[in-house]
Amino acid sequence: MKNGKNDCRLSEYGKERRYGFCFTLLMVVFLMLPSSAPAETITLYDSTSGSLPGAQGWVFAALPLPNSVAQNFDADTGAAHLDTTTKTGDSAGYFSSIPEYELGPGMTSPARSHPDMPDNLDRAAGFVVSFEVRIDSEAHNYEHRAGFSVIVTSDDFAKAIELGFWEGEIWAQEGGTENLFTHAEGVARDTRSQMTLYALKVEGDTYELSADGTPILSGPLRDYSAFSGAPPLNYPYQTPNFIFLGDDTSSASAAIRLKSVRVTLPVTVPGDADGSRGVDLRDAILILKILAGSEISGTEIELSADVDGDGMLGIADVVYILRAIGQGTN
Ligand SMILES: [Ca+2]
Ligand SMILES: [Ca+2]
Ligand SMILES: [Ca+2]
Repeated sequence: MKNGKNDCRLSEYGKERRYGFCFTLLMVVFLMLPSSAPAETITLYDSTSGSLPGAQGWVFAALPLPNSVAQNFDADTGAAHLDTTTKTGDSAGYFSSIPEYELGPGMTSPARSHPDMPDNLDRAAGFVVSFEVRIDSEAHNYEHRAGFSVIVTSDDFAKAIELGFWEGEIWAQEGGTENLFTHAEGVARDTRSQMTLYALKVEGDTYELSADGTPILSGPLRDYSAFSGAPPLNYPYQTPNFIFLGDDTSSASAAIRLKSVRVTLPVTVPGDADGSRGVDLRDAILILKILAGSEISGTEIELSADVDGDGMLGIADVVYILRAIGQGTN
């Protein structure tokens, strides 16, 4: 758009006017740019290395022991293969952690945990647990159970979600007390036809499940802590920052293939006063407003606004933010 309204290039003619125009445009761009959301992804399982989850830090546990659970690495699909279909009563799966518990008289299984499992699944900041799985087959004795389930608890174990996977549906387990572990909201979905990347996003009081990038199911987080099972069975429902994938019921079974499990956490950005997970002029303006005593009711100020860590908001914090913007480090 030569010489058009959006032409910021300088010309000999009207140089000053164009400077002014371009500065205004830059300001607008700064203010309107969507804030970047830096994130850190932690790989908890990656089948491309050719090993089972148990060899990559997960705690594989099966009940009862000994059992008829089949678990092997399937070279054809390049995935971990878990099969509890031989005996529906068996349970088996991958725990991000497990407490010490009694296997039998005089036999104790020690407490173990995945060394890379983050201990800050902060639902306020939001996080995503993603996993690639394909259901080969699934069978259940009644509508409230699933042969493959995924449990995720946030930093508050009473804010959790358990999703059940059938061959033709993915659905949430109800929490609370009256209808605990009954079939809640679900979505019709062919879970067998292909390996699918599911992303389970937890934020605030809700979860949202996506399949290959498309949101398919959402609902409230649940409190499953009323479950009356004895340790270690109650452990997944009373432990914060926890993930389970597998067959956790004696009333259903499944054969599945698992390729990956990852957790993505937002990164706290120094100077991000408004919690947008990026630093821009809005953060500086917000702090300046506070310093000037302006009304900012309804706006939450993040601790990360205090860049220099002196426990107060001050000009030094604003200067840091302005420098960060100037250096393009936001
Ligand atoms: Ca089972
Ligand atoms: Ca910000
Ligand atoms: Ca400060």
